Amino acid sequence: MDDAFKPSRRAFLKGSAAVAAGSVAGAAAADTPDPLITELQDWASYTGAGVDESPYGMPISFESHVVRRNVEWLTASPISSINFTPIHALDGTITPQGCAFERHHSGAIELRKEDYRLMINGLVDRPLVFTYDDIERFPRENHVYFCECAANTGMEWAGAQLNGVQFTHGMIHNMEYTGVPLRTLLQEAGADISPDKWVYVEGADASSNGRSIPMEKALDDVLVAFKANGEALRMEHGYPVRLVVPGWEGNMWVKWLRRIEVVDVAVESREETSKYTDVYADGTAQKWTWVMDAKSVITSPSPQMPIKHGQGPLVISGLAWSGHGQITRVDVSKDGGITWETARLGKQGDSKALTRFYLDTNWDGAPMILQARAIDETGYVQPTKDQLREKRGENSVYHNNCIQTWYVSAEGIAENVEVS
Ligand SMILES: Nc1nc2c(c(=O)[nH]1)N[C@H]1C(S)=C(S)[C@@H](COP(=O)(O)O)O[C@H]1N2
Ligand SMILES: [Mo]
Repeated sequence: MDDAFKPSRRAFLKGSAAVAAGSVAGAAAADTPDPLITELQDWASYTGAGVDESPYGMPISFESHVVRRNVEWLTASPISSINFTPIHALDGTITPQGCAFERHHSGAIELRKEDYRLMINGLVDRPLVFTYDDIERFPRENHVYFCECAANTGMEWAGAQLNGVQFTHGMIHNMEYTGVPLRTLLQEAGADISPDKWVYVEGADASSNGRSIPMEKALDDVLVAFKANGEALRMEHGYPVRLVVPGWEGNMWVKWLRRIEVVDVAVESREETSKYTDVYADGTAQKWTWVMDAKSVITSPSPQMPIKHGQGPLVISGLAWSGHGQITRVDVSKDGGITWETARLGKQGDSKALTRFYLDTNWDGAPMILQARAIDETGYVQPTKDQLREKRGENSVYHNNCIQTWYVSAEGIAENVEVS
């Protein structure tokens, strides 16, 4: 076995030396003696870890800073709180469950599949109770969707507040879900699916987090999901079953889903009245804001991701998403929104899912005022902070999808700032 690997290791070392010599500005020339290249290293002198030393893997210890983090002062207790996805350090679009933000109103509960029941009642011909196994017997689908808490960026209304994209924009994750369309379960129960009806959904936790969903959405793309990124939901994300409500505010994505009631009118629960309601500049409140409007943010450089390599080639990277569908374009500005360049999308964006963008640029070492703005398939353009504040004032919390600004100094340090 060992012998078989030796030739390929040598081949790899030759290959990487060639790259260093050829393409990357600032990389050491191949003729500079580098002990990492010229000397035998420990990791090639001894055998490594055995295959079953860690049967379920954690990230390598060198990446142990890439974790969810809290903002201590934000909530009184971790039981009803939120933590933040380390989006500054991730790339691509999929959020591993192990570092995806969590938001609980009464703590995360441990619910065994054997103890799981899902009831459908109300305006149905056949009230039904499903076990977990029952749900797995319906035809299932796979879809990638973002889940964004309506409060994401909610601390930034009155001014630049938190110095890290993890904290300003990290109440979001993006996973591939496996689940049964809610429509299938409604049909099974013989639900009254007339367009004026509503579906009230609630969880098995103490908060229950009940929300009303209009029938049109319930029949459209809502999923009763039991897997994320290929594996069971983690406890914190609603094991064994959660609701996925594509493009709509995270609060409606009921975890530990236990009941679906078909009703005549919206229930107007706590979660959809005193909470998750938008306040306007004149103090009036907007009833129902479900869709998460188009938004984008540069994840690197950003306050937690300074530029360390000095001037020359620089990859500016970020995320864009829209609850209305696909992201069609992302623009990046280096001068605080005066001029814009169109970024390259990592791949054609999925509908209601995160889209990765890149601007491959050459940094001259001068300070930059970085911004990104997203445009979605409806033609909607992400607004500036001032445009949003005109309508919403400064005392709002939810649905802040404004353009974010980072000031990047000549030293490559990035800071959360505002421009007007
Ligand atoms: N049952 C239940 N569902 C819930 C919540 C909750 O506290 N209990 N929190 C909601 C809120 S406010 C958000 S933003 C999302 C967060 O999902 P996550 O914890 O998987 O990130 O779950 C929603 N679903
Ligand atoms: Mo939320």
